[in-house]
Amino acid sequence: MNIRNITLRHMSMPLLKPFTTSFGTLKDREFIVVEVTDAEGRSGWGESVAFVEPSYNEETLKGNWHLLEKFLIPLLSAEEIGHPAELAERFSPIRGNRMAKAALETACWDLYAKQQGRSLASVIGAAKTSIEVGVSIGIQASLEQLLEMIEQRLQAGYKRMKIKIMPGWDVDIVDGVRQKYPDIPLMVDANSAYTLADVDHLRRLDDYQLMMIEQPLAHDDIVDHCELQRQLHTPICLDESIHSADDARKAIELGSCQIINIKTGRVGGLTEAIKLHNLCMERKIPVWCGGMFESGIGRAHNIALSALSNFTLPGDTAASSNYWEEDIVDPAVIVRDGRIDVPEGPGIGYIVNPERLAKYTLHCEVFEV
Ligand code: OSB
Ligand code: MG
Repeated sequence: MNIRNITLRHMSMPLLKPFTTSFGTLKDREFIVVEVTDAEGRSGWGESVAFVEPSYNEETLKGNWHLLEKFLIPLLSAEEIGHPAELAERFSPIRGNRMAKAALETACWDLYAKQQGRSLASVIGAAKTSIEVGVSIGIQASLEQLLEMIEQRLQAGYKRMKIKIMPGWDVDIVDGVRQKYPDIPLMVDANSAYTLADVDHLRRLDDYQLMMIEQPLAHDDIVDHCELQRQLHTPICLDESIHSADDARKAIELGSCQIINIKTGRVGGLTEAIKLHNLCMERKIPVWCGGMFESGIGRAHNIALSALSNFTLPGDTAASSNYWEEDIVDPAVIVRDGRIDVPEGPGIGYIVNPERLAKYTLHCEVFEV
């Protein structure tokens, strides 16, 4: 691929509105942008979705920077690569740290697609021309505020609403939402806020025709989820617990979930995300693409991935305007009638805007390959 240098940028972009989950409130999204440049001066772009704090998983922004600088960039530099699918194997001596791997791997996929003069979606064999999207809504100060947020997002055309839940903000809130909106496609995400001791309480959610409950139990569990799924009618969807296609196989064989949320960062890159998608298709497990408050770069990767055929449920890939005053790509990602068009231009199909990229960069370093 003739990669000549790799630029890491530590970014900070203010969210339009703070977002609260069972693990905390986020105001500014800090993340790493990875740019890989080839001998002809073409650039591929990727993004690390690790947060500053190890709250969603054990990875952190600074940890990812360290992994990229000291281990992953040197592994990529050690020997020429012909295709981005080689990187999963190349990075395999490094345990875990999947978000760091994905940041560099996805940048190489974008560059590869550009070198081929093709869209990223077409290079990964994703044929949909548009994708259906939903939106994730954080924990609010009151039910009234939540209903207001839902109304705005329904007006904006989103195909399904996902509301974050936690103990003290769950069954009564869902009840309130269902009273106003008896029929909207609705799901909940607990981000691991419950234990098996809450089974009786969680069973009350079965009365509300939820599409699924996402990650109710511990981030590192698939055994208790199996027990919970036996006692719940609502399908369980796993997010945090699934790091690979192999994890998915085990969870499916146990009966720990009926649906899987795929995040490229969580599973270590596009190659693993595609493998997971294919495994779920064989096992008749529907999947959808999760979100991590990505900038337009990570969002564009999510759009290409979601164009694969077993992404049959709307994802969390909302429009740029759901998160940002201004995005760092042109055009911004837009949602029309609850859908995003899959771009046909080379690579991720969105252009990184140099002025806005610089405006939100806190620190930048270039590494020669
Ligand atoms: O659990 O899906 C999650 C955001 C950050 C970390 C974890 C999650 C989320 C979301 C929002 O639900 C997804 C988005 O809108 O990008
Ligand atoms: Mg989730």
